[in-house]
Amino acid sequence: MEVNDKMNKRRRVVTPSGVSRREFLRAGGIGAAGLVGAAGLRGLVRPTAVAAQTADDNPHTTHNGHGDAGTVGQVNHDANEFNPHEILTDFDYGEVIGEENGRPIRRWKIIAINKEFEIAPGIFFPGWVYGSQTAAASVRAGHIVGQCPGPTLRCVEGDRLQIEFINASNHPHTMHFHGIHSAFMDGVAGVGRGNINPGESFVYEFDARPFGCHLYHCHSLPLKRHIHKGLYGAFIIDPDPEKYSGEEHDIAKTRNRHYAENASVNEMVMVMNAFDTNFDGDNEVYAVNSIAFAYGMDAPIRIKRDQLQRLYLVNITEFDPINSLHIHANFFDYYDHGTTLKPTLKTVDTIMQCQAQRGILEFSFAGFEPGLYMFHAHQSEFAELGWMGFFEVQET
Ligand SMILES: [Cu+2]
Repeated sequence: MEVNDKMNKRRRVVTPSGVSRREFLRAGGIGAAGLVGAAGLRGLVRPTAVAAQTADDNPHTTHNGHGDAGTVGQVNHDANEFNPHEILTDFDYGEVIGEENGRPIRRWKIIAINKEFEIAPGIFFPGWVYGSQTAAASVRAGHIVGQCPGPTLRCVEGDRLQIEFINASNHPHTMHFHGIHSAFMDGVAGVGRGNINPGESFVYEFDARPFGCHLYHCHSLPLKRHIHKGLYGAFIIDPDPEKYSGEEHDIAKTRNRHYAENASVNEMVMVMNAFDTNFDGDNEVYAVNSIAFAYGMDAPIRIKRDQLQRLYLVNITEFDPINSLHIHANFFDYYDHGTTLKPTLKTVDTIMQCQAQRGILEFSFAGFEPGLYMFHAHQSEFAELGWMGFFEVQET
């Protein structure tokens, strides 16, 4: 019933000026929230060269159409102080500050700050974000400047983790980790330590388990607002090969960065997210790693044809019940939640995730013709509103 209500609401959703959200974007009309800059959107989709020569009122050539997908203009990543290409491969291992019973004690310093950032050319989002002292993607000139999604925290099964959280924003926040730990460390408003108020800090401490592709996010109330604002990130626990035997031991080595087997794999992180830029409870911009068309034709992800690709995929999209990923012209193996060493789905080309669901994709373009291979959400609307990119497969 709730889902039906939501779908009905979406069909008739209107902006205060009485146009649908798609018309709203087409007209570049997000200005009410002060969100359109000089680029002024005629739509998030760039016409082709041919289209550019035809009448603007031809719906096939001016929008959603038969042309290159992307945005008009460029997002200023320098002004954002974070770059989705850097986030893609930036794993934050924190700092090993000691040892306890033969295992490392791994510590991070994480802050929460308010941060406005550009999510599509000329569209700025007043976000709340995490930053880490040890994440290359969120530190500039020695200062933690924050990033969206938050730093990808990575460790090994069994590590003792200490996450020092400092709330440098003006709202209460928490860090809630998906993993196994005590109620006190759960980072939920009203439970255990609960909210960390502005100016306060707290150290979350627990063991890293189970291995897998997990996530963390703020769990203050109202929850959907605190998540949607940008307080989330991937949390990866590598398996410890010494805990497994036989074939599992060998497979675990490829997922653990301490082993040479892992070094031959190209690892990437994508957090599927979306932004409600006019605060009507529906998203206007969709992305992986926050920036619409971040890995589009003008900035594809370059990968080596013969290298095994491993993609840690997390869905944190608020307001929409599911999100998905589809890879063109290829198939992949999938590990739901990343908590198994053998695939839970073999040879698929599309997977869907509800909010907070996540998993690991493994694929290769060995033997393929070099070129641009598309990937996108297979909710076509999400793809057209920013959640689309390309792998540029190269021979070497
Ligand atoms: Cu929060």
